[in-house]
Amino acid sequence: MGGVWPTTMPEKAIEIPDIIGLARGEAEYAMLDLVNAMENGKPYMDLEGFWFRRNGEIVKNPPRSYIMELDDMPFPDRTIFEDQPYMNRLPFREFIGSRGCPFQCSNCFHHSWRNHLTGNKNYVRFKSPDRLIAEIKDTLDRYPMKGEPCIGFHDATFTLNRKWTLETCELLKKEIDIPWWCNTRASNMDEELADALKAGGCFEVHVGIESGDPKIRNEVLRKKVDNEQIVNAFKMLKERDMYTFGFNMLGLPYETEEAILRTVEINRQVQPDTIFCSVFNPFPGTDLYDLVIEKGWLSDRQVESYFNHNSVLDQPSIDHELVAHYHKFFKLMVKKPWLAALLRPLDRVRIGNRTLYDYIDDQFGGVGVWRKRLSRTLPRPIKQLLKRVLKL
Ligand code: B12
Ligand code: SF4
Repeated sequence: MGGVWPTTMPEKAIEIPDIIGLARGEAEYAMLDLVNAMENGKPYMDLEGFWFRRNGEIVKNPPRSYIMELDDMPFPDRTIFEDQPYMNRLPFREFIGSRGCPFQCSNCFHHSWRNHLTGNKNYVRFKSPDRLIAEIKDTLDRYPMKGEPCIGFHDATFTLNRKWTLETCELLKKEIDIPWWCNTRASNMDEELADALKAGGCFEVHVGIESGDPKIRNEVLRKKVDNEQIVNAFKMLKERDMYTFGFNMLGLPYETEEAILRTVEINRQVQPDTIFCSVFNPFPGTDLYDLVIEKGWLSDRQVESYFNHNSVLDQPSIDHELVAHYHKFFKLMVKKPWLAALLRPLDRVRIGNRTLYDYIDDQFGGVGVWRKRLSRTLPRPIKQLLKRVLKL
């Protein structure tokens, strides 16, 4: 087992009955050592980077240091997907050009990951632009895409290192010339970077808004991004016809109704083309998780999916049902406030332990489904009239 959770919470992870060992941190070379030792019949219980269970005791080896030279590693092996036709039919391929993030956001795994491993030094590392382009070319040659292809970059902040970003954008246009998307922070965007992204073929940029309340964003989440930077970043991207994607969270620690309304407001102001909004879930190992435990705000409510409306927090500043209510209507409140005003009262009427809105939503598949159904069945002139009148 490996990944974020076993790295930051190894004591918990190793307790799972079927887990005989776990890797902490970046595991490419650790796995290589393990496989080599096993193949050659050599002992492996003391290999750096692993915890093992042995005869009822736990062997805790120290973590390995980060992989400093990402260029020295072979390209990621994607052959595992070859017998999954669904994956190969997808008209996109995804990559990562860097590892690590220099920021300390209290909800994110990076500060925790870094603290659990070998300190802060050189945590952020980049593949060289040439090397990244070579990896993309190799993947596209082996797994060509049909339809309207695009590529995506999962780097935490694609515009973190200006020199790297400018060079990579230039090469992407010159050598690949396929539309691509990336993530960034509003504080890491300016005219030069926005121009470079556009010229490099970027069609969509994902930006974290997180909360419209500057205190929650900067003091609770430690995001270090102010409202003005958010507004400017969206403006610069939209001016260049790039599609924008805004990430938001509701129900954060110290959330209030006013703070949620500020989050609605800033989204109205910047109008992301796609609004993504989730209910905050504290991940074990992060500082925010420790905070909610210390405050006694973590309830025993379970969430079945990361995408549903329920908050696991019971905190004095806001009721969890109010968080759920706003989460149901968040996008509508931003994009179609009149429709939200019409539908929100349905969520106040209770039938048994559910609200009338939930009942209708469950029975009929939700507002989105009805919009699609209507759009398919109504004659075109009526649709156009409705669009004009209702601004749908
Ligand atoms: C890409 C990505 C996704 C993609 C996955 C796409 C894909 N095709 O793979 C999508 C968008 C689907 C996704 C979804 C989600 N994600 Co995500 N995702 C990432 C992201 C950005 C990159 C992961 C990655 O590939 N890294 C590159 C590889 C090389 O690094 P790695 O994953 O850490 O793996 C290394 C080690 O961890 C270890 N290792 C990992 N697994 C294993 C297994 C074994 C056996 C061993 C030995 C070692 C090992 O070795 C690897 C090589 O060094 C990370 C953030 C990040 N930068 O890592 C978040 C991240 C992993 N995601 C996260 C979350 C929360 C989610 C969601 C729950 C979000 C949501 N609300 O729905 C869902 C859950 C989906 C699911 N079913 O699990 C969190 C996890 C937090 C936590 N504490 O666990 C992260 C860390 C983001 C964050 N900022 O907090 N995600
Ligand atoms: S900037 Fe993004 S990736 Fe970096 S620590 Fe903050 S939330 Fe995590």
